[in-house]
Amino acid sequence: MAGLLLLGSRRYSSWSLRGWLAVRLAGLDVSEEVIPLKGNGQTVEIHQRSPNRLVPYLEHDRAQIWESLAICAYCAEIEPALWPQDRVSRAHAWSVSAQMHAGFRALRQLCPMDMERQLQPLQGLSSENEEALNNDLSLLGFTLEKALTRQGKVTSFLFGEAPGVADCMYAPIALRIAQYGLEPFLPPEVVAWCQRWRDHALMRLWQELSYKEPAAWRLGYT
Ligand SMILES: N[C@@H](CCC(=O)N[C@@H](CS)C(=O)NCC(=O)O)C(=O)O
Repeated sequence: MAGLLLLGSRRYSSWSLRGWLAVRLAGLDVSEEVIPLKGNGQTVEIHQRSPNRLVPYLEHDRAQIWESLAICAYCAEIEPALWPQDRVSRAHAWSVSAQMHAGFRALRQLCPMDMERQLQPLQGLSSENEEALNNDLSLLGFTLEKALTRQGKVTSFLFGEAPGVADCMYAPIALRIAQYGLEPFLPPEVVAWCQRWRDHALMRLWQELSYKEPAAWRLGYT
């Protein structure tokens, strides 16, 4: 093995899912270690072992990489097909990926990832939170629809026929859309992408592995 990928509980760690997908799509030969999240950013073992005190964290062939987007970009150096080939599309994919890393705060905070959550629409949101969530969903639909329907045709994944960095960055969103019953707020191409991505072998593998985590790792969010 040429390195190590540190992850948080697969059940909850949406940032870990992003990094893990990129590492797997690039075929990096690394071992994986999962640290159980304690909740509320209290996972001391992560603070001790990762330079930014967060997961995912990757060590590969003498390189140390933290922040999910940086891990995705590193993986794309090893497997350039993770970005679109042409400069203009690549600029678009970079922007869409960075947008996820920096934004969609309401969607991320109001709809936390829990791999075992079955369809259960959100209830009892304050009008302020509801407005923030609607704004995020409207921007999400606009952003992903444009990424899927470039140059007059619809692609299977965000910038082509196979998943790339942008798909990795939005993967937890594809899960949340189903778990929180948010499909009616999104364009049909985006809903179809969510379904296609959730059905991908790597997403299914992450789900299976999350189900195998010890019951003691549960945080009781749902
Ligand atoms: N901006 C970071 C966010 C990573 C993050 O927030 N990770 C959480 C787990 S999903 C974490 O490590 N929390 C530390 C803790 O639980 O103490 C990234 O993109 O990698």
